[in-house]
Parts: sequence; C-alpha cells; structure tokens
Amino acid sequence: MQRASRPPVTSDDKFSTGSDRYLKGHKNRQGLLGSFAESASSSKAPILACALILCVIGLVVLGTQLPGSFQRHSNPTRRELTGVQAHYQDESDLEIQDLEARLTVMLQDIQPLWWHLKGIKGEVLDKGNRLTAAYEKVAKLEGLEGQREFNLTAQLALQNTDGSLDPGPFSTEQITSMRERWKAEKAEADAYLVKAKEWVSDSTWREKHAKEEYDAVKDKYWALRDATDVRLRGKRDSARLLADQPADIQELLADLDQRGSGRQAPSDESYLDSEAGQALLSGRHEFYQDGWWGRGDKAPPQPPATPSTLQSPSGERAAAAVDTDFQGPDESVRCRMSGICEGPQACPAMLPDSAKAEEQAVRQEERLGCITNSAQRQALVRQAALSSWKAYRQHAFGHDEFHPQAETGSEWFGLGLTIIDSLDTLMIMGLTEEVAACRAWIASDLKMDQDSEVNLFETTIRVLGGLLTAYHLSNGDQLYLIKALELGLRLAPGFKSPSGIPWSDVNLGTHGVASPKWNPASSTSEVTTLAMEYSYLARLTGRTELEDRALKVMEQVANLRPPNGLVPIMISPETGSFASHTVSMGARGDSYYEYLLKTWVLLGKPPDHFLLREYKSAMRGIRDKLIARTSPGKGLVYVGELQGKRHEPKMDHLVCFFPGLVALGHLHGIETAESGELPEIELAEALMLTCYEMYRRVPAGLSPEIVFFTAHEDSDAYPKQHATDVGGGDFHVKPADSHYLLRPETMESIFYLWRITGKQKYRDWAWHIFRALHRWCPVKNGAYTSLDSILQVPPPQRDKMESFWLAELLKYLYLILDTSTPQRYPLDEYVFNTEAHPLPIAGTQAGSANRFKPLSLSGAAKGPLQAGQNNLAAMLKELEAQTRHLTKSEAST
Ligand code: DMJ
Repeated sequence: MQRASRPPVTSDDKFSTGSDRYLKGHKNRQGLLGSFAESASSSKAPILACALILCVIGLVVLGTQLPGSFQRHSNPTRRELTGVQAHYQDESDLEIQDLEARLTVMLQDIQPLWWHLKGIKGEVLDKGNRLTAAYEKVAKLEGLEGQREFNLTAQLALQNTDGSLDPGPFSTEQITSMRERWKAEKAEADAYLVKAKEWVSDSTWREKHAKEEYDAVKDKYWALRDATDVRLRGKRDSARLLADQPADIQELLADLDQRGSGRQAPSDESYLDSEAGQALLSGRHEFYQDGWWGRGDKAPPQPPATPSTLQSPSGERAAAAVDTDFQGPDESVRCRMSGICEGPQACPAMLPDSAKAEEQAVRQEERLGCITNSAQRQALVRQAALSSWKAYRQHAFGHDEFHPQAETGSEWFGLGLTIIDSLDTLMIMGLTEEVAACRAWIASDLKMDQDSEVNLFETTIRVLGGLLTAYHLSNGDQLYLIKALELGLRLAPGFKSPSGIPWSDVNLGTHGVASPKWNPASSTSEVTTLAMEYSYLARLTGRTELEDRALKVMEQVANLRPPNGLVPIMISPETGSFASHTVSMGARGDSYYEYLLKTWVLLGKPPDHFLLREYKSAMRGIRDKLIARTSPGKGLVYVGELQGKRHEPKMDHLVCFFPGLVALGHLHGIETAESGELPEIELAEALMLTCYEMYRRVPAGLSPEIVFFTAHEDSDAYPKQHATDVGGGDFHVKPADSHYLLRPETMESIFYLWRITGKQKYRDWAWHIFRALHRWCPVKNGAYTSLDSILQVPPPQRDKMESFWLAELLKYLYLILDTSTPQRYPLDEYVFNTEAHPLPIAGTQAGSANRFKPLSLSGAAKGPLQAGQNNLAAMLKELEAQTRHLTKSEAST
C-alpha cells in the first residue's frame, strides 16, 4: 500500500515543533554563552579576587545591618528569621532582580550583534573571494592582451608575405573593433577590481566596527554578570552564617540559588523603555512615523476572552496567552536571507549612525521583529490596510481589480469587486470615512444589469457575501440587502441546468449561462460553495428557493457516494456526474469540505444533518487517503492529492485553510480520530505547523503557491543536515510554482488556532508573516502587491493586489491581534464564509432574523435607496418569471 511511503500519523509521534527547535537552539545559546565564558576566562582572576573582597565587605556590612537580636542568638526565632528573609527578599527584588533584568536586556542585544558580526564575516569572505577573482580576471586579460596582439600581427604578416592566401579571417575594421572590445573588456575588469577593493575595505571596516560593538556589549555583560554573581554569593554566604540553617533559611538559600540560575525575558514594557526599545520608537523609517502606531498605548497583550457559551469539548480553550516556545538560534533560510528571524534574533540591534542609509532602512524593516505588543502590531496592520485601500481608491476606485504598479484598475465582473469585498474589513477596522465612500459608490454606481458573464462562485462568495456582511455590520442598512437580493436573483439562472449541478458562469443581464472555456464541466468546489450566502439571504428576505437549491446541490453531490467521502474536482452540469479522477483539498476541491462544516454550523448545527454526516465521512477519507508525514516521528504532516489511486505529495497553499477548519470542527464537538491517530486539535496544530514552515523555510518568508513534499525514512539525520535549505529537507518548490499571490489561507488558519488554543505562538507566527509581507510586497503608493518568486531575495513583484488581500488576509490578521473585550465575532455566534465575510449563526442573538427591520420594497425610502427598491420590485417580477422553475416544490424533488 502507499502507506509505505507515507508514514502513518499517530498520536505517539513527536513533531519537529517550535519546542524542538527551542531545545536545539537553547543548547546553541548555551554554546554561545559558553564561548563568552571561555573568552572571558583569561580575565577572570582579577574579577574573582574582587569578588572575594566584595564578598567579605558584604558580610561585614551585612553583619552590621542585621537585626540586633539575630546577631546574638545562634538559634533565632521564627519571627526573626522571617524578618531577615523578608529583608533579603526585598534586597533581592531591588538589586538582584534589577541586575538580572539588565542582563536579559543585554543578552537580547548581544545575540543579534553576534549574528550580525557573523553575517559580516561571511560577507567579508565572499567579497574577498570576489576580489581575488577580479585580480585573476585582470591578470588573465593582461596576459591575453599580448597573446591576442601577437596572433593578430602574425595573421597580418602572413597576409602580406603570401599574396596567394585569402585576405585572412579578419578585415581591418573587424580588427579595430576587436581591439576596442578587448580594451572595453579590460576597462570593465579594471573598474570591477576597483569596486571589489572598495567592497572589501568597506565590509572590513564594518566587520571591525561590528566586532568592537559586539566586544563592548559582551564585556559589559560579563562585568555585570560577574558583579551579580558576587552579590549573590555574598548573600548566600551571609545567609549561611545565620544559625543552623533552619527551614526558613534553607528556603531563602534555595530562593537565592534559583535567582542565580534563572534568566527571565524582559516584559514588553521594560524592553520598550530600554535604550534599544526607545531607539525603535524613534526609528527613522517612515513606517514608524507620525504617532499613528499607538505609542501612548502600552497595554500588554491580552488573551482572547472566552466566548460566552461555546466550550470546546475537551474544555481546553484560550487559557494561557504565553507560549513563546521559540528561542533560536533561527537557522531558517528566511532568517538568513530576509533577516526575518524568530526568538532572540527577532529584534536586531540598531546600526550605528555611520552605517549606510540603505542598510539603515533594511535594518529598520527587520526591527519590526522588536514589536511584541499586540495593540501596536494591530495598529501597523490597520495602517497597511489603510494605505492599500487609499492607493486603490486613488488609482482604481470602482474597478474590480487593482494593478498598483501601473496604478490602473481592470474588470473581472464589472461589480466594483475590491470595494465590496473590502467593505466589511474597513467597517471592522473602524475606517468610517472610507466606508462612507464605498456606500456612496454602491448606492449610485453599482450596476448589475450588464450583458456580461460572471463566475457564479466568485461573485457569490466575494460580492454577495460582502454585501450580506455589510448589511449585518451596518445594523441593517437596507441598501446592502436590496443589492444583495438583486444580485442573488440575477445569479439564480446559474442553477438552471439539466442535472441541477450549477453552471460555472452566468450572464447578469441576459440570464444566459456558460461553462468555463477550458472545460465543459464545473469545478466541484465552486458548485458546492454557495449555500452559506443563500442561506443567510433567505433568512433575511424569506426567499428560501435559492437556499434550497444550493443545499440541494450539496446533497446531490453527497448522493453520488464519493468513495471515502472524497470528491473528484470536476463535475458535469449536463450529466451531474463527476468528470475527473483527481481528488484535491486545494484548487477546485477545497471549499466543498469547508462548506460541509460551515453551512451546518450556520444553520444552527441541526442534529443528524447530511452536511454533518458528509463532513465526518470526508474527514475519515482525508485521514485515510490524503494525510501523510514526511518521515516517521518528527516529519511534517501534510495533505497530499489523489490521481486515481496514486497518492501525490503535492500541496497547494490553498490547502492551508484546512488546519483552521479541523480546529473549528473540534470546537463544534467533532472528533474523527480512530485509535492511535492524532485527535482533531492535534492534527490541526500539526498541519498548521506545516503551513507555517512553508513560509519559514523559503528565502522571502512567504509561501509558494505549491510545494512538493519528500518522504524519507530516516527521521533525524536528513532534515537536520538540510535544516538551512529551502524546505529543510521536507519539501521542495518548483520555480514555476514559486509565486505568492497575497493568499490568505495560512493567516485564516492561524486565526482559528489562536482563537481555539489561545497559544501566543500563533499570534507571533501571524506577525512574522506580516513582517515578510511588509518587507517584500509594498509598492511606493502604499499598496501591496503579489510576488513572482519567493525563491529570490528580493523577490520580483507582480502587478496585482488581489481583493482577498483586504477582504481576508488583513482582516484575519487584524482580528488575531485584536484585544477587545468581549471578543469580536466569537465563533459561537459567527461563521466566516470562504472569503472571510462573517455571517451570524441561526438561532444566536446575532443571527436572529428579526434583529433588523424587514426588507421594504415600497415607498418609504428616498434617493438611491428608493431607486434600488423600485428597481428591485420590477426585477423581482421579471426574475420571478425567469426562475419560476426554482420554486420550493421543484427544488425539493
Ligand atoms: C479566496 O477567494 C477564497 O478564500 C477562496 O475560497 C479560495 N481562494 C481565494 C484566496 O486564495
């Protein structure tokens, strides 16, 4: 069976998690400190002498300060001991803790300096090699010069002396041009040599500077550490003098010992108050300017509040907010090539003022890693959203799509796609002025009667979904509902096929339908990803026929009894049968599985519903047939594809919605693990790690569109050897698949994992991904754009800001970092559609159909709203005739 190459995924397996890296990194950190110790040992003798003297002085001073009664008795009373302990405790708190806090801040500064130095050393070596090569090239050209002239002269001499020969291979002009070319070649080599010399001297200077800086901080660190140790020893020895070490004293000693060995990370506040933190706050790069990032607000990150009613079945929800399990060193290719590192290297030191401006700018970007406060992080995300939106508004407002480099828009559906898809994100971020501009455009410029085809699925999830959520978030602004209903009805002919399986495309003006040009069949995921939007539309308007129809499609697909609950990715609207042998959780398959679960939740989780049954059956199929691990034990867990019966270790970035879906299933009480398998939440976390590694183990720090995993038997040796390669030995990326389109799926899953586990590391992962986005995707006008290849640094950009950048990625990121209490859009009241538009669950307070006043189609309104009502009333009549076949009775046959 294919299982041989796909090691089974069991609950006994230990993943190569952040903690493993932590442990490994921790050892290395010790190694680094050890090397400090070695280098410092030569100078230790005088320090030890000082220590001894200080210790003696300490004892004497201490003796004079101790309570009088205590000096007199060899067996002090308990009260006296407690008093002394408190005295030491206070002193420890005031002195030792202060010293240790300073040490940890210094440690934070030392490590980046060390990595910086190491990087420069590598650069010096590299530049040195280039210089040698330049010398060699110049020498070679000089050597060639004589030889070339010699050959030419010989050639010419031959021509002169023997008239019977041909004029020779070269004309005079050719010779002249050859000489010029050689001259130019030599001049170029000479210039390169000069440049290479400059490079070397420049990097050598920087190396010297970095070394001095590193040595200075290192020396300070050791001086402080030695002084701390002397103080601790003094205290310990003093304490030993007290009586016969009764229990209280032993406790005190143990406490002091522990203080001597422990090192705690500084809090956000102490870091921001430190010199390095202040430097960050007053950073020179424009990204940090203007006070919009919330300097005044230094609130520490808060764990999300527990949603009011929903409890995860195992009861373990958002309890702890701290799980900073990555301490480095970060050996990832992302850290090495993009400077986006985790752990102690996340926050590199400032460069000296004398460093070049470009380096300062790069370093400033890297210092986004110094920001750990969620509110500050969130403010930066909001800023990214606002600048993206403003660039679109300025250059392409009203167009579906935005090309930020050309500063133009283009059409896909002619429905102002970016406006409507982004609208709820703007609302959630409180960008009221921008929301008003969108509303005005929708009221006066959104026209739906155009004679052009739109994709039924894309229009439903992005435009219909966007309008419905806008209606909900605006507390029932009827404009949005009228437009949503009009669009829903105009899309209805898409369901009119011989089999009931929808067509791919619909003409909004003529009510015609069409298949995609490349295939007569429809994508399975597209025809089964409509029910959430139609269901909420039905709840709000009472028009249930389209909801029935959309649910009927899902039931029809289930009735085809797909083996193992896994559906092939194409299906024919003509025959209603599957039209492919490929099963994928990526393109054309993904949201089929997503809407099984989410539609069931949106309907209020009706018991024994076919959606729930099909979801569970699909989960079993996915576990049995698609999920694999790259190596037994510690390999990455991934979701492959089926080509017929063959398992392909290929995974689209699109599949990264799946960890979040599995976690959501767990939250709603679904468990599909059989004995020895990973339970739902552990499976979700394992898959989440894989998706994150698809960002961490590539040069630009942003995932490629597709990766191919590699199975290997030796769980330990292989990945370790290749730890710093692209994919770290677990996956590879084909150049043709190396683009990144601002896709949101990984951020989406991180959102669920953060909400459901409450582990801080997920917030940090989200932030590290944002760092990479901010590093490589911005365009001068404030927009962000897609990338052509994440294998290169800097990655070449593509000219497109997809609408899901604002609709999904930034919304999820913003909500991950949100610290509001109570939590916004809790998962027991809302379910996000596949385009990240939150819809309220039926039966909850938010989801009540009576929450807003009912849709009115006559009279009361004025202006555009009245136009919309009239339009809709007329249209309803017309569409009634068009879609009469979609009556309830027919839909249920
Ligand atoms: C989005 O439009 C939706 O998330 C859809 O379900 C899949 N693809 C894109 C984003 O990648």
